[in-house]
Amino acid sequence: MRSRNCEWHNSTLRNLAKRALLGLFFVTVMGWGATGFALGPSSTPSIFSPDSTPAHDIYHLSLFVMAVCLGIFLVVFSLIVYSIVKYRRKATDDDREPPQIYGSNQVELAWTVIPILIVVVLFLAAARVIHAVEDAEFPPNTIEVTATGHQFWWEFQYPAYSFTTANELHVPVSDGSHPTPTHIILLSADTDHSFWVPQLAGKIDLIPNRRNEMWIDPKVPGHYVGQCAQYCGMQHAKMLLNVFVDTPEDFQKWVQQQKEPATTSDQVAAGRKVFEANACMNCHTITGTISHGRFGPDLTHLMSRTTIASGAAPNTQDNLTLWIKDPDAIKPGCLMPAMQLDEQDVNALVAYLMSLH
Ligand code: HEC
Ligand SMILES: [Cu+2]
Repeated sequence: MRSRNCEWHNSTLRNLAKRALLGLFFVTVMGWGATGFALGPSSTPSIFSPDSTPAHDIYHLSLFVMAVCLGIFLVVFSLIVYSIVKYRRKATDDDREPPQIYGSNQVELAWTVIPILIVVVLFLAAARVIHAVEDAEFPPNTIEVTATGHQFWWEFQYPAYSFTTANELHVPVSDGSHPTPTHIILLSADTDHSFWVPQLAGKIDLIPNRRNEMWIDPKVPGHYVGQCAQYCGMQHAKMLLNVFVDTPEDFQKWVQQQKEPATTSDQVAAGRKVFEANACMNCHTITGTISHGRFGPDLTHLMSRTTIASGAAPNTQDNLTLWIKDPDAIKPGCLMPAMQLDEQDVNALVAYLMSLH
């Protein structure tokens, strides 16, 4: 009976040890893989290739925390392996119980004090980063953006320039000689969302009736991707974040374009009429027209965006047509209704939308 028990015990321990080794192997490989990503914008959002000060600080903190955890793991794991090997049952053992020892002041003090010290060190390291990120001072040329989370898209307002856009955030690059950080105020129109572009900053929630803030100062121009990181409803997973970090000249060009009212042309007057005669105008704004809805994305410069529906599909004629006929075909459960328009109206509408550069 007893030796059976021991065999069982031995094989379970062996299994556990195997699993722990496998686990360690995967964590190490993943760590290497992740740090191996090239620096600069990448299509794989990863905290291991930071490109902006807050993301850098968080990255270094996470390396430190991982190193401390790895140290703890190695010490504990070595002691376990040592005990398993040294004190395993030997053929020469008699069947008597080993001496039973209760309590040891030294050992108990050690395993209380050492973890407390480790926690204090981790706390101080984290507090330093929180202070550095949250209490940062901004230069006067800081770009101000208000980001509002909606089910299931992002609204971006640039109060200094008085325009609103959606889903694709443009910010200037902030290099060492001309720091131009972007300060983002985070609001929500409905439920909780979370703004997360891993290469640029930590995750901050957008909460109804609350004003949160964050900032980024991307060092390399390019396209950064992120994602709503707080379950906000059915289409939460299709609430992508596209951040375009522009050179100062490109950013100014983009701002000038966004400040313009929508272009009008007689060629697309039919489509505009359909837009204004239907509920489209109650949900969408097109500046310079009678459409002032705020429930859906601002469409004034729709064609300046590369995607529609918060990254759910590329912004093409086919996708716009499909979107108007049946938004659910692209984004099931989204809050834009299928308007049941006839073919002719849909085509006219798409022509109008495609003139909104
Ligand atoms: C009940 C309000 C409502 C009505 C009516 C409505 N929309 Fe929308 N629309 C939305 C919402 C909400 C979204 C965002 C959906 C998402 O991404 O989850 C949207 C998204 C869009 C988009 C994609 C914009 C982008 O940048 O992602 C286009 C284009 C669009 N609507 C056009 C129209 C047209 C044309 C009509 C009229 C036929 C219309 N909408 C009617 C609410 C509405
Ligand atoms: Cu969300």
